[in-house]
Amino acid sequence: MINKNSPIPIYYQLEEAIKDRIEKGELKPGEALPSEREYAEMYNISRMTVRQAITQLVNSGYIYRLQGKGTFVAERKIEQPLTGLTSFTEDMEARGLTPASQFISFSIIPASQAIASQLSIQEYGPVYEMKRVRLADDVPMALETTYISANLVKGLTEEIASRSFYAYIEEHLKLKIGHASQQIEAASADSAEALHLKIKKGSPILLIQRNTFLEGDVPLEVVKSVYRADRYKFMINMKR
Ligand code: 16G
Repeated sequence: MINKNSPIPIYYQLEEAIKDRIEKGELKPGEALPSEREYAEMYNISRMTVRQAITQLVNSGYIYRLQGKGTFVAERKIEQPLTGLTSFTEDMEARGLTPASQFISFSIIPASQAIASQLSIQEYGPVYEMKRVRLADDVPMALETTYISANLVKGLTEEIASRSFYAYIEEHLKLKIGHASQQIEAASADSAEALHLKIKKGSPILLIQRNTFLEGDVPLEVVKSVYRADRYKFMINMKR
């Protein structure tokens, strides 16, 4: 597997070989990798070289280190295309995962000036504020804070939103969701985010803000989402 006469650096050959075994499913999420010493002996290469390959794989998120325990295969990241305007429920179901929501809060509050202007309503107008942890197969993926005008979307309840907000809009209220604009930024989890997402404080997260509009440019929702950067990557195809 390792060719010492190749012009390709040995650490890179080892890195690619391990990556290949992970991608083929020969090494499974949660499984321990052989130790640095074992790899060094297996291929008759230096531990320094092994360490370099392992560090690369840790940095790219394929594996993770546990102090004193070794290195383990990480869960595969969810690849989220950025092309369609889809809901969390649709995204997870399309992958064969079971979506669920845990409510942190659900209330009707007076809109702040910033929210009111994005929703094109009056300041202090009634808005739903809902904070949900979104789970896939019981694993927390994202923490979402959503603002929706209560005069536009009638009858929304915690029970309805614990299934799917978009389904309620389209199937029950028969409104048509038109378009959205979205921003994605890197950040690190504060203590509340870390707690809800079951990650360490300071872990990398993706901060997403989405403004969604009904057909006819009526603002439907302002959403701030915090996604686990260890479980998510966003994909986009570009044409020139
Ligand atoms: C996604 C959307 C969010 C929307 C939600 C509806 C992002 C960043 N956010 O999470 O804006 O409110 O789906 O999901 O993609 P639901 O229909 O499952 O409640």
